[in-house]
Order: sequence, then C-alpha cells, then structure tokens
Amino acid sequence: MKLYYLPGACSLSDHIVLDWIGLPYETYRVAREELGSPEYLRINPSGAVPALQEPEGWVLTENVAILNYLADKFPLAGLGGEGARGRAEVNRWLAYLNSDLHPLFKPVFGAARFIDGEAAQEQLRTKCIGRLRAYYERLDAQLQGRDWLTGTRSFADPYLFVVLRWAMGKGVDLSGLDNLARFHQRMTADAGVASAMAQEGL
Ligand SMILES: N[C@@H](CCC(=O)N[C@@H](CS)C(=O)NCC(=O)O)C(=O)O
Repeated sequence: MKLYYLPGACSLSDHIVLDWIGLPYETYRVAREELGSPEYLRINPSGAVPALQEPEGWVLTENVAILNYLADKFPLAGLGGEGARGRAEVNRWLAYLNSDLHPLFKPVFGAARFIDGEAAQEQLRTKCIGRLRAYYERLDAQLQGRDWLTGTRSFADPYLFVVLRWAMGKGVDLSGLDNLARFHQRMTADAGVASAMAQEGL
C-alpha cells in the first residue's frame, strides 16, 4: 500500500492513520511540479494528494474515501467509530473539516487561482483567515470534555490536526481556544504523529 503525499498537506492525515494502524506501508513524496505531469495525473486526475495505491495497482483518491477505506480494511485499529452511529459521527466531523473548513484555505494557499491582482489577493486571504476563526470555535466547543472529536480516537482527528497546523502557520486567530491547544499538544506528543511528521520532514 503506497500513499502519495505532499509534506504537511491534507495527506498527512492518511499518513498518521497508516502509522496508527501499525502495519508496513510505502510513501511517495510528490514534488509540486509533478502534480500536473501525465504520470501523476494517471494516479490522480485531479492533480492533488492524497492518493492511495494498492499493490495490484488499484488507486483510491479523495481523502474521505481513503480514510473510510483504511478504517474498514483495518478494523482492529478502531479508527472508524463504533457501529453505524459511531461511523456517522466520525464522518460528520470529517465532512465538516474536508468540505466546509478545508476549502476556505484554498485561497489562503493560492489566492492567485481565484482572483487577479496582488491587492485583491491579499484582501481575499485576509477575509478567509478571518472567517476561519468561527470554524475553529465550533471545533473547540466540540472538544469540550473530550480528548478526541467524537470522544474516542478516530480518523477525523488527524485531519483536525492537519488543519490546526495550517491555522497556526497562516495566523488564524486561535486565542482562547484552549481545547484545541490541548488537542494539538496531545497529537504532537503521539508517537505515530511524530513518526509521520518526521517522515515528511516536518
Ligand atoms: N477533494 C480532494 C482535495 C485534496 C486537496 O485539496 N489536496 C491538496 C493538498 S491539501 C492538493 O493536493 N493541492 C494541490 C495543489 O495545491 O496544486 C480530497 O479531499 O482528497
């Protein structure tokens, strides 16, 4: 099983999950300039990471699908929630992270893809960074009295860790969000997280 990743990108969530599963896996670090190459577009026609390739050649893309697949393939890792309701809770938070919060970072990382002109790009970045605060407030509230997003450790937690790193790196105001700060500390102290980060050179 091979994970295609960019250091610190959303693929880090899959990387951490693979480490938590504890079985051998391979990784391939995609260079930014490779994303649009014909070879990589055969792996992921979206020109994005993550992609997960099985030894027989089958490739799965889309983070939500990959994380669910890993949880189903390795149930003993206990990362997919308990029963139908537990899985739904994990996916509720994964969806919030992947389809509500994550897209607000796209203009922060690459404003030129959305609007022309330096001033307009700066304005767009600032607007998105400001709007992101409310998303982290909701996540902080969810972590009140919980160590993990759904109460027990799941594949949604590494995704939260990734977007928390982005928020810290891009200056989203996280002041007073102490549950998130504690979550970040807990994750950075975790051996699997440390190992995935070290492998990505972070
Ligand atoms: N819908 C895709 C989006 C993945 C995505 O946004 N990947 C980013 C990294 S976090 C990427 O590869 N971006 C390529 C680029 O910036 O050109 C998924 O959820 O897997």
